Amino acid sequence: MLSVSTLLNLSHYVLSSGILLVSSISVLSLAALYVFQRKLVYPSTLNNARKVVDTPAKYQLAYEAVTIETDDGEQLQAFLLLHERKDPAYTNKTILVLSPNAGNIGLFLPVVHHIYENMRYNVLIYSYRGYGHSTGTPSEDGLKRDADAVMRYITSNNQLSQSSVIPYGRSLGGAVAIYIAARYGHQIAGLILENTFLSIPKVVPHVFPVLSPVSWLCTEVWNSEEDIKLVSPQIPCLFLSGSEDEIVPPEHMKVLYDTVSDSIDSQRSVVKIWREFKANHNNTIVAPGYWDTWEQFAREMVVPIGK
Ligand SMILES: *[C@@H]1O[C@H](CO)[C@@H](O)[C@H](O)[C@H]1NC(C)=O
Ligand SMILES: CC(=O)N[C@H]1CO[C@H](CO)[C@@H](O)[C@@H]1O
Repeated sequence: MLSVSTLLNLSHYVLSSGILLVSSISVLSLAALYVFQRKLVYPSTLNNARKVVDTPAKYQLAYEAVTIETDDGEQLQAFLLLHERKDPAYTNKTILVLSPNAGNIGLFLPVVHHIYENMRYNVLIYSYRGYGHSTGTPSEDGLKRDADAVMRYITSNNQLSQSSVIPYGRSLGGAVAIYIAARYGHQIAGLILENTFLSIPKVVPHVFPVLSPVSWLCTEVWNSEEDIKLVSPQIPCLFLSGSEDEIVPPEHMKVLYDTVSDSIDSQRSVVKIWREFKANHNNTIVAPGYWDTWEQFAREMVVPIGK
């Protein structure tokens, strides 16, 4: 998947420029860091990502362009890809794709194509506020309101609300996925996490060692370490970890995995699953076996609701 590596190169570029930026900022002033941290955590404007957003049409996919309104008036750009319910091969499952912090949803479409076309799942993907063509500016509080609005949208959509919804989040998207799983457990049927972190303050010392003493200055926290405890044991969870992740220490994933309750279902034991790949933060998604593992989980471990 060539386009996936383009996407990965982008996130690498973003992180390296972040490191340079921070080294210069730290000698200047902490106040600047305080102000700039949102730009570092949510680099949504780099590489023209606010202007040009590819649509699924580029990949010959039929889709619906949806605008989801948040309770504070932001308009979120989303793409909805549904399969025909009467199709005998209909899976009755929907993947809710939660993007990482760099780029925009257009860059994730090769993955959407794979999930929708090859695996036959419905897909809902949206831009966080301040990303792509969504209005607003990103913040933790804002992205959580966005997630609330998206879950309301799913409830209001006849086909989506009757399907088994599986949030799938990479990196920052993993934090959003955990937020959703913790609060909307009754609306989801599985959870897929990749290279996500315990919290932003706990990643800072690793990515920017020079800033360790001031990581308490982070206003963007994303406390997944606490939120993961609220995830219902009924929800099967898949943890996809790059053992050579240079951004988020793989121990973060391990602690999340150890903390989440073991899922038990009345018919069979649907456990949390750990899979490790010899890969780094940005190329885990193209590691050998990644998509086989992913698909097997979605197919076999996520029990369709009502069945
Ligand atoms: C999908 O699952 C829901 C809940 O179990 C069920 O009500 C609905 O009929 C299913 N739809 C199809 C097309 O299988
Ligand atoms: C740090 C690192 O390994 N970055 C890699 C991210 O992925 C791209 C494409 O696979 C590589 O070119 C980078 O080296």
